[in-house]
Amino acid sequence: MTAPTTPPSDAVDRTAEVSRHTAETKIRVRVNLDGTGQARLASGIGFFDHMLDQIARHGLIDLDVQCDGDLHIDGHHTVEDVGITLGQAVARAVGDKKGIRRYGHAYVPLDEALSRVVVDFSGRPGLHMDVKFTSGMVGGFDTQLAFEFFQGFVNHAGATLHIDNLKGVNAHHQCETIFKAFARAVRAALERDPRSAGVIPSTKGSL
Ligand SMILES: [Mn+2]
Repeated sequence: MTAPTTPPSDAVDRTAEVSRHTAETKIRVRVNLDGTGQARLASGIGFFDHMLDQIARHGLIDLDVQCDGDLHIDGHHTVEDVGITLGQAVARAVGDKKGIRRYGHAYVPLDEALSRVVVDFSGRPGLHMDVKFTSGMVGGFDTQLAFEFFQGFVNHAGATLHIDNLKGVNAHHQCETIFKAFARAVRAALERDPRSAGVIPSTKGSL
């Protein structure tokens, strides 16, 4: 028997780098889906970096996000475009989706706040977000932009995402539980299932 020269697609490195330049933002994102949660973040919005850090830490994704955006206008383009670029990077890193679990969900509390996130890497973009933030701004972050971030992500990662904030008084807590639950759900969905090595988790045969 000769050793196989190419590893099966569910054993390869799941890393990607995507650069995206427009008149509004210049972004570079690097991801390693099988990382340890190390993050290097410079979006220009402190609270947004804090949220991206949750994705890295709780998703066990190594994440490098560098963004030079038009913050003299507001944070909209920066947050939306980081979501788009992260979605593109995740899609590229996950490849043909062989051997992944596909679905993931998580409930995450933080003191009085509680959120639930359910994700399906279905190949079909969809965002269903039921969140009523108790404040418009958290630090320099407009809470309306959480929706824009996740919309950008699902459109380019090809994922269906249901986000519900079930309880919460403090908007920092509400937002943090959403990003932590997102990270945990994504981790569960993208982890390799040893019982499904080499298998695309769909009766259709593709995702
Ligand atoms: Mn916090």
